[in-house]
Amino acid sequence: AMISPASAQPEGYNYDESKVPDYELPEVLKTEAGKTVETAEQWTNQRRPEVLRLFEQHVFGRVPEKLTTIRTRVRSRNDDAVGGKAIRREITVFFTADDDGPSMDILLYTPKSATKAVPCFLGYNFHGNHSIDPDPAIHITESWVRNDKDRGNIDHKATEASRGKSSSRWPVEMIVSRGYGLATIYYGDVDPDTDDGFKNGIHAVTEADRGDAERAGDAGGSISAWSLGLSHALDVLTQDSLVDGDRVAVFGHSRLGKTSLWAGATDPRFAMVISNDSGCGGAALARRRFGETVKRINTSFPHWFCKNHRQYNDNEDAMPVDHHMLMALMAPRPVYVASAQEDTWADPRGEMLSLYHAGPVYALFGRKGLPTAEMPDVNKPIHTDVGYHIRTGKHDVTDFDWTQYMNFADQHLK
Ligand code: GTR
Repeated sequence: AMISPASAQPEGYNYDESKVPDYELPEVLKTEAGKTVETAEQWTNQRRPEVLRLFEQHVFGRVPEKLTTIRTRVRSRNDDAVGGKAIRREITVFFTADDDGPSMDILLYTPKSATKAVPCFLGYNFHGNHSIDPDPAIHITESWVRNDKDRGNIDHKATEASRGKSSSRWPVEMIVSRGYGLATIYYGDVDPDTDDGFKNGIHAVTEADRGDAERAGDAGGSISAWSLGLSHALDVLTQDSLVDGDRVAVFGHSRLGKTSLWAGATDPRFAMVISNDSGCGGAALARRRFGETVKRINTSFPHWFCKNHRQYNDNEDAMPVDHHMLMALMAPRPVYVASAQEDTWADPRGEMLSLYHAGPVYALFGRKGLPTAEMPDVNKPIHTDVGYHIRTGKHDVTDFDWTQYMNFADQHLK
């Protein structure tokens, strides 16, 4: 079997803490004009917009304007799903007036026992909504998928063989039993994850200047397109009577954790933000150059970030930001960062440190960040006004991770 590059340790990269270079982080509380931010108001009105713009210009690119042509239609509904515990709906969100044009399907579970609108987790899945649960009534995605023999994905089409194959990452019953809704979307509905010149998915609607060569240096890459999809999904959830739109936590794993962070930064309506093993380009500090690097990620995935980000290949110290400033964009909202011990490619310590170094911004709001810059013991979560854990095991999403997210959400969303 092919070893996933995400769980392996590709050669030629550093996995030795003693070889992390010396680095100096940009000061999160120093404005471009050199003034020190001393109050929450100064952060909100002056520094936060600067930091957001720096991430647009140098890292992810801009998120396209919200579409005005959105329509929804309930595609299926079962009031007796998950052994009678949940209402399950599939809601198609059309990006244009054309039913055959680009669209995304939200698979939404809400607890049947709920007496009022529930807090809800929203996150993309990697392999289609039908992959998160074996329920044969869930439509198999019609969008482009990566070819994969084990999943029966042939000619970029998903098949019956992939039903439920990712269910270990989506403990639907546990989530609804604890009183939460769960909304998930196949990320390939919004933008197929391949370097294809931004022609399809939501880009077919948002792009005027198609093609890598003609694009502006700060035109958003796929992570920005996926973020736009999440904002539109939040609009839909906000209008839904069974979900409380003011209590939606955006969640994502790995590249989709990078995406949940960028969605949380660009759309302050998300009440909580969760990064599961997001690594390079997500929670991890770029300057540490531990595991995956800026150059490597821009080379393997040229479509994820904006073109300007490539200026920092082998040149991390020149970045006007580092990823502690991305975490700071969530403040004062609760943010959770999770790492896995064997996931050295994602730099667990770098993920923890970026959260730690966002602490001064939380402090402006009277909130507590991480108490120390030391790694906690494995499987011993730290929950203040932010959350962090490193669990045993590999690059993945497990019941342990979800249990911590719900414990944390119980404190902040209920
Ligand atoms: C890897 C990539 C990581 C991470 C991962 C994933 O190949 O190097 O940054 O995004 O994919 O999304 O599983």
